[in-house]
Amino acid sequence: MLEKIWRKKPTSIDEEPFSVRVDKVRKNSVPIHVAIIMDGNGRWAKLRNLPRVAGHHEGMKTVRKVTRFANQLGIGVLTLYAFSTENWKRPRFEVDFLMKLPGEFLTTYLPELIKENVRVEMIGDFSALPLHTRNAIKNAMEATAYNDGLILNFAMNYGSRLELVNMVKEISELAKDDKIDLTDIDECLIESHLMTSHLPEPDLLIRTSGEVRLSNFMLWQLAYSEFVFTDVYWPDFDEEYFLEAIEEFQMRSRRFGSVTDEVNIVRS
Ligand code: V0D
Repeated sequence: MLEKIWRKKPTSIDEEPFSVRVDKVRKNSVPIHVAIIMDGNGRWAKLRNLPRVAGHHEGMKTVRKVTRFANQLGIGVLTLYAFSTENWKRPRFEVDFLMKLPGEFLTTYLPELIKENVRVEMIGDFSALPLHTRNAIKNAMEATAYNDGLILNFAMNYGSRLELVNMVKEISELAKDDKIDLTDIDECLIESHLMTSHLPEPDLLIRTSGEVRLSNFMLWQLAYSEFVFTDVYWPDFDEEYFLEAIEEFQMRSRRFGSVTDEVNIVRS
């Protein structure tokens, strides 16, 4: 079932204030792992007659907001789809611009991330990134390696099919060398050869800007996740929309957890 957040609920005098909603959400079961497809930066810019890259740049502010808020809510892992294996097909100057964003983001926000006990991690093919991008990320990963708060996991040059292809190659190699038996191949072994082997599966996937597809993102890992789609462009996404998505998640998992109606169909 795909439910969408269409727009901000109209504010009315009887709507609960943001802080009360945050308290309630924190008391319920907060998702451990939230994954986000940060879409709509280009369209946000176009709407304002700005170049696409202005939208990408603005999107960094949302990354900062959402990271701080996820940390406050007690979320364990926030995975952000920052650059896909398909994104190399974009115009050269746009790719070059994007590759400068991790460095700029970290120059601005790394001190804050360290202070707030956030741990920076990455999934994806690191080796194909420009050296300056790799260095910026590597530095942040090392500087936050002992933090045990939120894991801020960037999917960079990540593609799920490539991840699955590599998993098959690694397992085949083990079988060929008689290190494993075919009967040893199970879900657990497969998971241990994915880039997310050290992480729990996402409980919640959010995609912004109205597109309703996965775009080669965590195909295996999202098998049981709740999906929330919103029409809001990533630069306009904020704490309130994030809270709305989590409220939706909590509503669904409560429904799913209770032994009533559709779950408990009486058979004759
Ligand atoms: C552009 C919206 C932060 C999505 C957000 C190269 C598209 C802003 C990072 C980042 C991007 C990555 C790794 C890291 C620290 C920060 C980032 C890219 C794009 C892809 F360690 N924002 N951001 N990386 N955008």
